[in-house]
Amino acid sequence: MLVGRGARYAPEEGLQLVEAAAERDDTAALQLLAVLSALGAGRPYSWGEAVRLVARAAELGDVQAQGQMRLLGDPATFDLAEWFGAAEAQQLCQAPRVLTITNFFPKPACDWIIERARPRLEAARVNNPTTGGSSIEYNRSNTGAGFSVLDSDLILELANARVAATIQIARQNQEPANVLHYDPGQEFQAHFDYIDPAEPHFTDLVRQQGQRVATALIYLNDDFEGGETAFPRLNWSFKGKAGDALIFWNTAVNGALEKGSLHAGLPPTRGEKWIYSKWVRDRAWPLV
Ligand SMILES: O=C(O)CCC(=O)C(=O)O
Repeated sequence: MLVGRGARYAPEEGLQLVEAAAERDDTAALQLLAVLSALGAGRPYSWGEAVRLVARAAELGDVQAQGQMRLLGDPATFDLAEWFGAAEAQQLCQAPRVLTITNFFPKPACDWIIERARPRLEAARVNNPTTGGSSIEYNRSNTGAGFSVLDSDLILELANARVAATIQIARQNQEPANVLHYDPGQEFQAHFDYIDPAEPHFTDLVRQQGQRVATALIYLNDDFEGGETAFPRLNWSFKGKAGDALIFWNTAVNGALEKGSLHAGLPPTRGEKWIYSKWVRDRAWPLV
């Protein structure tokens, strides 16, 4: 492995090897460099360059890159602002801060994310205060797929960039994305997304990794019944149309934990639910 956890190389060395592979028209290397360009990680921040690199991989016949290019359009006219076009935000609540946003992300791009996640689904895990690690627990029966930078692509990065621009917190503070999937009857029971520093195993984690201050959810489909995101303490629930977003803060501006952010992914009663979930920290999260 050239980069990432367990890599045998220092990051700069790994990056040089990826760049050399891209020079030799390795399509996976081209697409990894595209993601790094979109992030400005180890390379200058440039969406134009990112799209050009994926276009090159597409020309070389890479199916994944060709799929991305169908959504991204002509690299010569690619315009980030078009992706971040008109969206209507509504502030539902001040404490905790809760926003809903219609047309946050285009439907074809939502379908792309679903198809990327489908073959990677695994039992979803929760942070376990007893061990400090994560585990499969009775209160979460849905499945999910995680996407680190190494698994990412430009469509996922557009979603991440849009979240960052909306909440005005740097993309670097985002944990890897999770695409959540619920079959009928599956659920994520009421929980908080903040990490409670009062839990002995979490005290050090919060000190080292920072607090999870905000959560952004993008509804990827809407052809299901039930399955709302419910906030029992606010007496309120939300079910978006495909492409709509729900964003809420788990901490107040002064850092206090927002007890009103208690929320649940209710079970769909018919059809499958797919949702894109982003947890955002108060400091940079390691890239991979
Ligand atoms: O699926 C949902 O509606 C809620 C997801 C959720 O609770 C989370 O990602 O923290």
